[in-house]
Amino acid sequence: MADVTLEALLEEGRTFAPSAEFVRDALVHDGSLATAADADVEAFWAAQARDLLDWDQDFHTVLEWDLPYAKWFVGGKLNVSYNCLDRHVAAGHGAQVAFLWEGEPGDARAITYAELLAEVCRTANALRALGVEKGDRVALYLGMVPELPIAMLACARIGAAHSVVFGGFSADSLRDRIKDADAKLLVTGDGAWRRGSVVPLKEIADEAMAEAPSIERCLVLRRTAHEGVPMQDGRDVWWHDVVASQPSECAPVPMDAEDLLYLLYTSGTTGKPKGIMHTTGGYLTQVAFTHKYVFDLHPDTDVFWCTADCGWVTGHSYIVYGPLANRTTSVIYEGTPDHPDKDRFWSIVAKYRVTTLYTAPTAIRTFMKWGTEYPDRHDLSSLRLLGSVGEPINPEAWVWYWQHIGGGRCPVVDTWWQTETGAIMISPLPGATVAKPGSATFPLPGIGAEIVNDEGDAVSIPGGGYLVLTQPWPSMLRGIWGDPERYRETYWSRFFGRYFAGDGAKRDADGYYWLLGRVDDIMLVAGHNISTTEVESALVSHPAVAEAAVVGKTDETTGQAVAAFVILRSGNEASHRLVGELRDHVAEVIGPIAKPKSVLFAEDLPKTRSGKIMRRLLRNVAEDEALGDTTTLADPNVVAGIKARYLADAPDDEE
Ligand code: 6R9
Repeated sequence: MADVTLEALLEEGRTFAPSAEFVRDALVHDGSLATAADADVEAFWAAQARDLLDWDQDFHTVLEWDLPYAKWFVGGKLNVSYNCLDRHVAAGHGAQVAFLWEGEPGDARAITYAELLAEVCRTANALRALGVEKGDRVALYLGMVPELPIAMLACARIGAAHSVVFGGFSADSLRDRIKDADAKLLVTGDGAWRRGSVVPLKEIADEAMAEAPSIERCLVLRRTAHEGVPMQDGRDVWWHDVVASQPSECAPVPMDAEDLLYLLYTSGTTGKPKGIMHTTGGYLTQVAFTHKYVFDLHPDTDVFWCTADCGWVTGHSYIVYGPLANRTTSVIYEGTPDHPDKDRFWSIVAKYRVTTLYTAPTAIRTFMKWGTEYPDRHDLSSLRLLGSVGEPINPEAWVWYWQHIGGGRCPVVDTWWQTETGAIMISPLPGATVAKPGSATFPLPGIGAEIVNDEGDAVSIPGGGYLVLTQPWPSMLRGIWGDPERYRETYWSRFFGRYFAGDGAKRDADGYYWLLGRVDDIMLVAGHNISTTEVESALVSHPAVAEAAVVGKTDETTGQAVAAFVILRSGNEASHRLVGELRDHVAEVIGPIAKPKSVLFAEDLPKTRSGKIMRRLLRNVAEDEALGDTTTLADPNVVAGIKARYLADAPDDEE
């Protein structure tokens, strides 16, 4: 990794304060939570744990910190599914809708808390009947159907840890994850809908199971009902055969606060995927806390929609555990935003009167590319709060989201966090924080963050460097499954005593945090460390550009030069003149040092299946090297196309 202390370049002067109307009903409209957390951080988290959750047995110690291992709420016992379901039903909310589910083909289901509880109990009983016991691991490989959260909660109910594998992953990825976790049972489906066609989940799962002998039983949900789904005698059973006949009661197993709740594999850019471990009490406390306060949750009136897939941490924390712990009514959508047309999200917002939308910059930039005619077709007036997660959001995309989706009325919360952090860490509190487009603003109450230089010293403000977390937090990862050495090495060895997030960041003169991309992506041009995010944001601030990715390309004179890949908004034409215009635009917005040496217009960018731009592959293209590992790409054709075009175009390298 290069030595980096980022120079803060891009200036963003616009500020957005929440409206008086939003502030009036907001749960938080001042700094009182932060004051409480600053006074005594352990007492603060203990109070949240007791306020937000029901415990079977109270904890005696808030935190045991044996660097890098934390134990939160020691001695406490609770069950996650009880906290997400039973207590709401017992309090008289059984008839409230938990999930408004919309299938891709247009079918729909509304599931109340009482129905969800019964279905989770039946599924938990079925898992037991199939041999799953407390402490086992269960792999889940499904599309976005209600049975996915149901299976997650059923595992939590009986004390088995789930490992959700995104339904778009290959047989090899599924096999590796099953083997690493030593999972005993796999829950999958006959198929999953994707853009009107069927992904044959069971066939893929069969290929994985053939080389994953730990799997004893496989539970198969019927979703697409296509012909000829192979079932292996003695191993495979249909969900409708074994779940429906089970009793609808199943006593929740009291779990230790530190018992494993789930594993979730993150595929870093190199090396085999890491099985991130999350436990029970601390995780649920922080996801409930952040979901309540960052999304200003009003459980009786809000309709919350997080558009992530349960295969990612965002789905775990903000479709399943946070929302249900807080008795939320949530929308779940099975399919893609462009099926059957590019207005599907907006038709869903209008249909269910969604109040709170939580999505990713990659989606927002795609909507910008498609143009405003699609949101304009629908009544989006129910929306009152918007969220973003997954990548830095370019200021222009933030403003577009605020204006065209939020109607200029809804605060936008840009939430920084990771699979490893379990829950949101840096974000505005929408009724209290004055936002700046592109900034995740400040660490939440109870969270310690800092930006440090190569030596690990905090940089002065304004300034940039590496983002670190300075103190343990309740939902932090408890390790990497089966690899304690890698845990220590990856997160705790770069800066002693502090968690290294792997992201570059800066703080402006007002102390706001700006995330600047993964430190592996930082470019070194003529001795200056330049962040990809800032140059991309400068490009996106040009009216013709919807999305951009930049990488450093070896250059004889400057060491590295900026190579840009640009996607235009609909209605704009690629031309040599526009190349010149974009280069000048970056020079003007940031400075001549950041001016791209080459600009290539592309139809699409290589992205991971969760929508993050994979700059490593664009670097391969720019350097004319063989493409590295492309297995984590959503669509390998995209980068192949860019490569062909890059070679044919011999990009305009003239100064
Ligand atoms: C939740 C999630 C984590 C990485 C993280 C960072 C990037 C996520 C961001 C953001 C800037 C934000 N990231 N949110 N960067 N601003 N609001 O995405 O988890 O898939 O593990 O990715 O995503 O680079 O380190 P995960």
